[in-house]
Amino acid sequence: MTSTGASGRSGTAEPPASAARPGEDEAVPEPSYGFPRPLWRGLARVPVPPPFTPRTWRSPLRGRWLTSVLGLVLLIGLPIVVVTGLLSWLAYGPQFGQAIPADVGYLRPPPIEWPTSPSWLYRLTQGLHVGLGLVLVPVILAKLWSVVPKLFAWPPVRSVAQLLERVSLLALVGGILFELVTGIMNIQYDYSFGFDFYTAHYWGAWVFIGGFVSHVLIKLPTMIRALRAGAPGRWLHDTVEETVPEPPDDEPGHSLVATAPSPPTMSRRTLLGTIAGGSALVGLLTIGTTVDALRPLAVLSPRGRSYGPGPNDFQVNRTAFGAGISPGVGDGYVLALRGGPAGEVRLDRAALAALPQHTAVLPIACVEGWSVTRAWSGVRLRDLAALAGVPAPANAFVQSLERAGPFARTTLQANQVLDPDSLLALRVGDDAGGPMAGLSLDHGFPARVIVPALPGVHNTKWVGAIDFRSA
Ligand SMILES: Nc1nc2c(c(=O)[nH]1)N[C@H]1C(S)=C(S)[C@@H](COP(=O)(O)O)O[C@H]1N2
Ligand SMILES: [Mo]
Repeated sequence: MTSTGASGRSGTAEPPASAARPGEDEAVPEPSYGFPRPLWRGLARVPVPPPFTPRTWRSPLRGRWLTSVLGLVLLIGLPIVVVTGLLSWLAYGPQFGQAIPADVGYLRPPPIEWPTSPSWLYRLTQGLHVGLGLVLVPVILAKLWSVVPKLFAWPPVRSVAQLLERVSLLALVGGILFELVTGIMNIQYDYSFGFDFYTAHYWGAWVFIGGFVSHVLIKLPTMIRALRAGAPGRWLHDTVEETVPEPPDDEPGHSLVATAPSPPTMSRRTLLGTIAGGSALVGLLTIGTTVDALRPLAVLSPRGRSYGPGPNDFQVNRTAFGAGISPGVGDGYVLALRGGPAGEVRLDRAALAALPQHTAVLPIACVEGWSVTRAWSGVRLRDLAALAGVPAPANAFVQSLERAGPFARTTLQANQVLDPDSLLALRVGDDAGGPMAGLSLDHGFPARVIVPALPGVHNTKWVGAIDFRSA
């Protein structure tokens, strides 16, 4: 038998000395304050209503381990989204002023000449940028939920260093939310934000990158410690009944762990499974925008519809009607080839069809993440360059018959003109060797550019003239 005195005390109604009085939060150890100490302490003494009181946040699942698991997923995923985004800026051809925004000063990724091989390069990088960005949305939202008590922590800061950290969080959280919202609105063709999407998305990315890098530098050790402490899967095995809060961390007043937790309604395993399920669902609804066979699944895409018979049945961003191209565009059509010493060379449709035809299976990969692979047949761009009298052009300026429109013209790099698979396509077929058909009006009849690994936007439709430029 142990001390009767102890058991007698615990049997009384008197609360233990450390418990809170009614209406008060549990006592938390007094945090340490940096310079200027009186300011932070004074702030801490200001009485604040919920949600600034720790008791507001009651989920027993919140804690460093949970936040670190979500953080680890984002630490791996978000850099891929960032790098593929910057690659997209590069793929647009900044040396020709085609990247948007055109002038980015010091925040310019290293200049590289975008390659033409592998032909699926832009399809992969941009598919990852958009697809992974979407799939990570549930994880990002869960991560924000997991740290929301910190948003309302009181006092908001305890030192100048922490003030700086919290400013970096503004860039981190503000940046990611801005990028997600503008990115998603863009792929839904919703431009109601009224500013230029590319410009805003580019600068927003750098704000996010700044916040992300500082956050990782500051929090990486904490994350590693928390993940180690939770190993091996300690918190994952718990059932709902076994689910208890993580031990309090060493950030009094800024802790993620609830001071007054509610009973658990789900285990950590269920929570993480739900988040993963949300990501999987988003992935399932997105994959159809790049995998033709799964296109019916892409119900969230504004491009899930059908666009014409046979091999011409694939996405159209700008229709012929939208571009002001009349159905009679083929009558009297002439392609002008310029830049050669003997002046302009003019080819009508019969002359184009009489030139050696070449077939290549190539994707069209739009900046908005969708892509489609087709067999294209037409005249090699390098044959046209030779015909124009410029067999080794420095670049080529392609002009559409479309009058206005931001994508009515493009400049192609030398490697993009000279690649043997770079075509002025006249016909299109499926990617499985099926019969080919003439390009439909919406896909660029009478002739369009198709170049391996080129962003979709520069595969100009309804081509009227090509200017092959010497250095
Ligand atoms: N003249 C012209 N060409 C264009 C465009 C345009 O608006 N005008 N849109 C481009 C974009 S953004 C893409 S993704 C591809 C799409 O080609 P598709 O409509 O044949 O699928 O065409 C490109 N070619
Ligand atoms: Mo596009």
